[in-house]
Amino acid sequence: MKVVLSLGSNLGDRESNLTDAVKALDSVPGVSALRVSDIYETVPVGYSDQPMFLNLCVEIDLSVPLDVLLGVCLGVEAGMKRVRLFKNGPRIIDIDMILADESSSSDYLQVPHPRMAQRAFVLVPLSDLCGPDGTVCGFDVSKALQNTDVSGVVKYKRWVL
Ligand code: GSY
Repeated sequence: MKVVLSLGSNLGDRESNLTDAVKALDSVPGVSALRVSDIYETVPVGYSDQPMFLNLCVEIDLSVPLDVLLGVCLGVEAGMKRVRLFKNGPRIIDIDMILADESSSSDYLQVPHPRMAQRAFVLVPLSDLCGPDGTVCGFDVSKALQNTDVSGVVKYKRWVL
């Protein structure tokens, strides 16, 4: 199954944090990173008085269930010493499951992510992973971008591992 994750960091060495998280995810059996978007610097959304974020999206080939991947994501965050300071506050790393070939609507996991279509910091990196028809996992990124202000998102660096 294909799954797309959105990663963000705005504390410490933000670029290394993203790279370390992608490597850690890819090292888990059943989780293979297929493609990674470029890295974007993005204005904080939700709570503005905090450092700028770096964001990227990664497409995963998954051969374990979605709730196992959720546990993997939380484990990688915890392993990188993420501390939850306050809601929407700064963080070393954030890993959100945004899209998958299957949907999920349990109490603890909603895929597609309910707010992804309003978040330029998700949609712009996600557009790097689109096919020629402008979609990923059946989600029309080109259409969502037509209704989104992308002025707070700037390309920071090409992804190179
Ligand atoms: O939901 C992910 C964490 N997050 C971010 C983020 O990754 N990027 C930007 N630009 N703003 C954010 N606000 C939150 S919360």
